[in-house]
Amino acid sequence: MKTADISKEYNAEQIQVLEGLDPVRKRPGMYIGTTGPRGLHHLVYEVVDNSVDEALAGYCKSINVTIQKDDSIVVEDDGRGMPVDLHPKLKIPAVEVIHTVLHAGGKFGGGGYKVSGGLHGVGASVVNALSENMEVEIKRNGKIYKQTYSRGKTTSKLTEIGISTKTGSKTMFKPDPEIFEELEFNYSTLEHRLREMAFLNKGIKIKLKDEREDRQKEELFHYEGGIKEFVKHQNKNKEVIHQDIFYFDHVRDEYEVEIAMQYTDRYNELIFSYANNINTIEGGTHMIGFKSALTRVFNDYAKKNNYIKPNEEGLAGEDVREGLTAIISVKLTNPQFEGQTKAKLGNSEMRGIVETATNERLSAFLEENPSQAREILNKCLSASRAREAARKARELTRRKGVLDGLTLPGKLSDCSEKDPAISEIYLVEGDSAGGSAKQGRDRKRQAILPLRGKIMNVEKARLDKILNSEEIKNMITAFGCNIGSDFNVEKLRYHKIIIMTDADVDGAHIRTLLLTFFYRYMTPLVENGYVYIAQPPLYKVKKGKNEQYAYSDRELEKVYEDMGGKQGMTLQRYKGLGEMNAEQLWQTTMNYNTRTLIQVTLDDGAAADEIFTTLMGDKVPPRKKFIEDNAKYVKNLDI
Ligand code: 0RA
Repeated sequence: MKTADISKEYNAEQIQVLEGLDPVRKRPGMYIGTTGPRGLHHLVYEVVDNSVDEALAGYCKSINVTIQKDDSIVVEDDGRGMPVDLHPKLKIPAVEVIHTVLHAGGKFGGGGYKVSGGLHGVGASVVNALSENMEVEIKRNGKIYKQTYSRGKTTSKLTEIGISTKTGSKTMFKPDPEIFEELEFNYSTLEHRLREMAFLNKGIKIKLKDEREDRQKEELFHYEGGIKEFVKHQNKNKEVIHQDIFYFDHVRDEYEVEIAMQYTDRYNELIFSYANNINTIEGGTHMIGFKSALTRVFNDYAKKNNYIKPNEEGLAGEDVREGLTAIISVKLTNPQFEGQTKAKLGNSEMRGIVETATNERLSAFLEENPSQAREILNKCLSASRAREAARKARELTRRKGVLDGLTLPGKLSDCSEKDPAISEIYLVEGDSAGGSAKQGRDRKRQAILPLRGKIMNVEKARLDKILNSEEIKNMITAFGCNIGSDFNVEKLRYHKIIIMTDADVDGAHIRTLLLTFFYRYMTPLVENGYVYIAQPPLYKVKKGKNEQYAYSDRELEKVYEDMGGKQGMTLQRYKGLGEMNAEQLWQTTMNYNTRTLIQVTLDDGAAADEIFTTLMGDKVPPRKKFIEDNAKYVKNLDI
């Protein structure tokens, strides 16, 4: 019986080898999520993760990541070098198993905390399957070995190509154009993830180098302070309300808990949690443990030191988190990832472990730093008072029926369609453009809400103030899904919220203010991809009866070419939406078949917060960067 079982397993493995990695090529989405930009960048993280594992096992100090001229990637580490000895059953070198057998990665664990489940950790074989070329060079045993692969298969045997006294692994891969929609790597996307990796694994050195034409750049990410420096980085453009970042690292054989936090004068909370370097955006047991401890410790301290009288109501969770920037990073041997996106930590033991450790260390920090404790407590108490004021303000507005979506704003020209999935709302800068949009629109499916001037900067105000703003109240009622903790995306009346502002600095500012409002108070709108930016044309070129619009300078050149040179042409540069009549506005910006919309996406919460914080300064370049980083072009979107 036993023998039969073993042979079955043996056969199963052999079949996998014989079958190769075709399943990965047939259904790449199952392994890397998407074949869009996100999936493309995921390949890099898969390869880097293996080197980081080697670093966590204590054998590797530096990892170099290079984007080569042709958008191929090289990842090189100074670890032990991937094993090259023959696999006992398969009789091929272990490195070949790693690259040609699905899920072989996990079997070569050995020390450290290996990732399992979720989208991560699918390993080098998946990268091979989805690459047109892959090469591995290993320095080990005094020798240099090399093997090459293509589209999941080996294209050469493992060969000794030289000698070396060093050890390490070097992997080159070029993503397959047959699989990926786009093959260009985004430096800042890689930069964010690699920097995050360096924060999460203190001491490790990760270098990122761009060798592409006109984009040469090189950065080293190396943080001896780990996530303490992560918090410092997140808060660098904010006013902090106490000097020292609270930090502890609690290490045991089977797990590690690391927490860093510091309060700023902001009103939003920013808690990022990780398990085995994976951003657990849905939270989980570690997050719950941390939050309970936080509320408990501050209430105990407040009562003990007479900040709160015995008969007074205590601080709520949201009071002790207002303005907080915190990183929770846990590492454990057998992580369970749950939830819709497999981004929620499920290990129940983690809750108590994190809660107890935070209780102890945070209480000690407050005792040892009474003046910093005072600053934090004052902030919590003021948050508590503001919460009460906001509750009253909301009660009042609710009683007046302002926020319940029953009375739509007078300025809204609604659409007749009731199905949110095919309804859109255009938020239009200014009443005159609003008028043209109203005339030019498709009344059935397009609603128009004109916005007058600048909307309130919510980054600098609390909810009770925000609810006084007419423009904001109009949006809340038009959308129909309330705000903040009462926000309910199910009630959203339009699945496309389209920001349409002038193509000038003021327009960009209004757009930023709107995005900030959505991001801070209606986050699910952005998370679900309901927010879009309209792209009005910059130019109209006219030659005789022939009219063409251009949406960028590059396109303008093309239009000139198409029309046969600049001779006899008139060029109109649009400064504002108001310069277009209703028909033109429809044709260029609102017609489903010809318009271009930019969908605003949110891949990385830490990066997004950083950007909004920077954006609220008066600088234009970072604002431009936001659009480049967070928007992806969706052409001719039709529903
Ligand atoms: C030695 C043994 C094992 C893995 C590695 C070295 C190793 C793998 C990678 C992948 C990228 N860089 C690397 N550096 C080293 C297997 C460990 C075991 O099974 O005990």
